Amino acid sequence: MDATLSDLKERIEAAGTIVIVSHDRPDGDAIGSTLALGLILEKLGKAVTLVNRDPVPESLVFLPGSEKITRLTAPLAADLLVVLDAAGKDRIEAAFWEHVAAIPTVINLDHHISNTGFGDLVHVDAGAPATGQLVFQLARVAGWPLDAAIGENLLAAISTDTGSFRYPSTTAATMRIAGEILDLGVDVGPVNQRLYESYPLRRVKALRRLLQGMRLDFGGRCASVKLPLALTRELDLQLGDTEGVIDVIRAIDTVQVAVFFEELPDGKIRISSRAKEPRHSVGAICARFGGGGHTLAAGARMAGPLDAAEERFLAAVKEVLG
Ligand SMILES: [Mn+2]
Repeated sequence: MDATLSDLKERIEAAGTIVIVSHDRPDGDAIGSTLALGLILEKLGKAVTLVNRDPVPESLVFLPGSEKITRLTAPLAADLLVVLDAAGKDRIEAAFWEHVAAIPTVINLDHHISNTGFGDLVHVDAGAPATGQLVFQLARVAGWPLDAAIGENLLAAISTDTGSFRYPSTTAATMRIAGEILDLGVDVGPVNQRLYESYPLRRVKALRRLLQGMRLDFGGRCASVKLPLALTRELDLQLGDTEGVIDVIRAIDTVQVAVFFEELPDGKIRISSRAKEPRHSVGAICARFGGGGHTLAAGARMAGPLDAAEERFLAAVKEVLG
């Protein structure tokens, strides 16, 4: 059911105990929007449980409240479940859904065009560049007070999902919201330094190895890199360590589509892809392989082995590039 932000406000304010969750392998938007909404609701006096399957990535641990995010390992009763930044129920582990089966109401707040519309109150705004922006707008509509700690989380969410306010999804509203966040007392320099200039060395080592193996196809219009599980283990890579690699190869002037292939421990291949122009929709390509996301940024899971998945996906990219 389509719900307005006012509908969400009403349901949230009527609840006493609230669980907030976002997708597995969380990124800056998932963590930032979870923490921002969590801190807002704590200020309103709600009993809040913040959940993710995976630990907060190292680069995001500095965010206020990050220690509150835990994995749910047992059934939990609550009045309300809020799911953030997750395009489908399958973006969150099956065990989680079993543990929250008794929660009567589910809010689905997201910005993925591929959102499946699960939940009781659904607010999907594909025009928003980040779920963090929707959390901000919800707080404004609801009249909930914000502070600098909440603002830091919102800034991290919006900044990371817009490629530091560079992607075309960044609108005038996004910039205005960023200004309002800074007005809360958020210091943009240190936040950006923590987000973008505090990499562990292994992350740069991974970048070096991945770039060494970079492939350019279709007249230089598609750049791709692949990460075999053996390299993940050799460099002891952690979740989030390879985030941003795709932006490096996407930045090549001739490149229209960039793809990152990662071999997972279960043998599946995780694909993340980026395009520069809507006519080369990677969202449509990923949908063909059971994935989804946005027009210019999308992902999918494919069966292995790595090289076979690579060839199949790149063949689809070739079709789109024409
Ligand atoms: Mn997002």
